[in-house]
Formats: sequence, structure tokens, C-alpha cells
Amino acid sequence: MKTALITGITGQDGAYLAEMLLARGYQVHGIKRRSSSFNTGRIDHLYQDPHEEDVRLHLHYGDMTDSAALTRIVADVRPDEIYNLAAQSHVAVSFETPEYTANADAVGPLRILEALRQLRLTETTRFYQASTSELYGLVQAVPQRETTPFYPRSPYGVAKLYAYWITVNYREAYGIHASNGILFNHESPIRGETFVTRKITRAVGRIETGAQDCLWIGNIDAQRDWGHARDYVEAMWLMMQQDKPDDYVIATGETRTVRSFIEAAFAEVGRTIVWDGKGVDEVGRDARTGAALVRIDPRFFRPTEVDLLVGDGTKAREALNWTPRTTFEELVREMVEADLEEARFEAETALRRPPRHHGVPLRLAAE
Ligand code: NDP
Ligand code: GDR
Repeated sequence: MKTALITGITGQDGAYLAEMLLARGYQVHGIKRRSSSFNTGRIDHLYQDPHEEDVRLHLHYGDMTDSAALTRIVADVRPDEIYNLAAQSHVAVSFETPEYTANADAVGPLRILEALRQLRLTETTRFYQASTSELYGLVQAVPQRETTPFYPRSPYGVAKLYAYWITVNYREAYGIHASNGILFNHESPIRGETFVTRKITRAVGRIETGAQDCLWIGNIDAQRDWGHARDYVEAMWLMMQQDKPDDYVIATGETRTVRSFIEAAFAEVGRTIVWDGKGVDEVGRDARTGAALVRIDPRFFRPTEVDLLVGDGTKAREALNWTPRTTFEELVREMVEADLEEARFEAETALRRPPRHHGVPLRLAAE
């Protein structure tokens, strides 16, 4: 039975990966960080009471900024495979918190690689680094492949550039089986709600139930290569099963604008969006009623933007036999359906639940 350690297990990819590895018989250890509110919602369905027999999911407190904790966990677990998924993963937020982003996303992976070196696990533990299409940044060539030059356009991208190269360096210097998955955007119903796809599908659900009037959005002309997270964690695992470590682009090879994601998501609930106005005055209207459903808010523009991403996954197809299974249309449908259900649930429970303040129902507090 293999043992895996996942940093970022409470995130979108961590949850899908943990589920997949448990289904494959792994012992799965995850690192979660301390939070004042629950942050395990995505993996609660996998949780096992530690008092049960044959527990295969184990959680440890740690943080990518804390070498001592990371080294202790790696020493205790002595995993066969480490999947380093933890990161401050929001590109726009990285402009607000550049130093923290560098600490967690750049120095964080170094801390784990150093732990492997100092604990003499370089020959026994394999390492996966969650690299990203954000490395390509300012367009140098399309489609982007493993040999395309990097030109990151955000503190997040720059931090991930360091992480990419330190992974390569530890592979070359110390012979660690360390691989970079250069993953293009991948989404799902458990995508964080401030990433653009989920923000859109949440808005579609809430507009349908009347909880929200309008979706406020930033740059709708950016183009992304969107796949499904469930398919992409499969590629991570495949990289770790290869005899030799290497770096791979994981992508669908198709690109679409944010604008067309919006249109596809509203089409799922039978609404056609027509656009009028220009620039920040552009409005997306319901073709039937004329209601303004989408408006531009320049606060969501980034100081430097990545305009166009489209990946060439030939190497992954040939070497890993990996191709994406979920189409763009299926992805959008799955996300909209889940968010419609969530919005309906919220609307129903809102009617029954008293308003809360500091966790105490206000009505009771007043009584
Ligand atoms: P999420 O933002 O959903 O998850 C990030 C995870 O990292 C969460 O578990 C989060 O914990 C944890 N985390 C954040 N900061 C720290 C820290 N300082 N110490 C410990 N844990 C921390 O990201 P995704 O699942 O979407 O992405 C996984 C990885 O892949 C990330 O590294 C991301 O940058 C990268 N990536 C993602 C792509 C995508 O399209 N999704 C594409 C390419 C790369 P908490 O739950 O407490 O917030
Ligand atoms: P990205 O994802 O920056 O590609 O990083 P995000 O969904 O945040 O943005 C995609 C594009 O949409 C534009 N956009 C908006 N984005 C957000 N978040 N909110 C908005 O309101 C909005 N309006 C327009 C953005 O400007 C951008 O062009 C994701 C993350 O998962 C990274 O961790 C990962 O490395 C990359 O994907 C690949």
C-alpha cells in the first residue's frame, strides 16, 4: 500500500486527488492550516473518525510558511509520493499580498524539497509540484508547450516560476523524482467562489432564485483553456508513476473568452445574453427581458493581465496516455447544475433560519 502526502488537501485539487488516491488504496496524509472557521468542507465526505479501524485519511496541521512543521510531517509520514498543491492560488490577490504569496508559493516548495534532502528521502520519496500556465503570462507563442519561454505577469506567476525551477534544480542536483505539472485552468463545482468560472455559475444560480440581480465582472475578453479538475488530478498521479521525472503541460487545447463562458452558463438556464455598450460600459442583457445581468467593474481588472492561454498537451498524451475526458459544455453544465441546486437550497433554508450574529441566533439573543 502506497502512502501519499498532499499539501493543500482542503483545496479544489486536493479534494479530488485525495478521493482518487483513497479509491486506489493509498494511505493519504494531508496538511491543513489552522483557520478560525472550518476549512475542510471539500473533504468532509472523506473524513474518517480516527477511532475507527483501517483509517486511511490522516490530517496534520501545518503551513507552507513553516519549515519546522513541514519537516516534522515529512519525517513522520515518510511518504512515497508528495503532491505539493498548497498555495495562495489567486492571481488577483497576489497583487495585494505579493510577499506572502512568494513565501507560500515559492519558498514553500523549497522547504519541502529541503526536508527531503535533509531527511535523506531523495531516493525514496517522489515529488509533484503544482506548476501553472500562469508561467507563460505575456504571450510568446501559441499554443503553449513545455518548451515555450516563460514570462509571468503577476506576483503569483513569478513565485510559481521560482517553484518550477527549484523543482527542476533539486531533480538535477540530488536525483529526486520531482516533476512539474504545468496545468492550465481547471474548474469544477468545488472551485473557489472567487475564481471567474465559479463566480459566474454562482451568479447564474442566484439570479435564477432572485437572490442576486447582476453579475459584476472584470476583463471579459481574457481567453483561457478550461478543463475539469477531476481529469487533471489523474494526470498528476500519472506523472508520479513514470520511471523518470519530467515536466508536462496538461490542457485541453481549446481556448475561450470569459465572455463566452458567461454566455454558455446563462444558456444552461435558457437565457441568451446580448451585449451592448463598450469598455467599462458594456452590459450583458437578457435577450428576452432586456434586464442587465452582467456589468463590468474595473476593480476586477488586474495591473498586468494574461490575455491568452491555450495549451499543447501532446507530450502528456504521448508519454502519459492522458487526455481530458470532460468537454467544455459538460463542465459548464455540471457547474451550473450544482450552483442552481445550491442557490435553491440557500433560498429554502434562508426562509427557515433566523439571522445570526456571532454564531448566536439574533432572535434568541433578544429573548
Ligand atoms: P485552491 O486555492 O482551491 O487550494 C489551495 C490549497 O492550499 C488550500 O487547501 C489552501 O488551504 C492551501 N493553502 C493556501 N495557503 C497555504 C499555506 N500557507 N499553508 C498551507 N496550505 C495553504 O487551489 P487549487 O486546488 O485550484 O489549486 C491547487 C494548486 O494548483 C495550487 O498550487 C494552484 O496554484 C495550482 N494550480 C491551479 C490551477 C487551477 O486552475 N485550479 C492551475 C494550475 C496550477 P485553505 O483551504 O485553508 O485555504
Ligand atoms: P486565473 O483564474 O487568473 O487564470 O488563475 P481566474 O478565474 O481568477 O481568472 C481568469 C480570467 O478571468 C478574468 N476575470 C476575472 N477573474 C476573477 N477571478 N474575477 C472576476 O471578476 C473576473 N473578471 C474577469 C481574469 O482577469 C482572468 O483573465 C487560475 C488560478 O487557479 C491559478 O492558481 C492557476 O495557476 C491558473 O488559473 C492557471
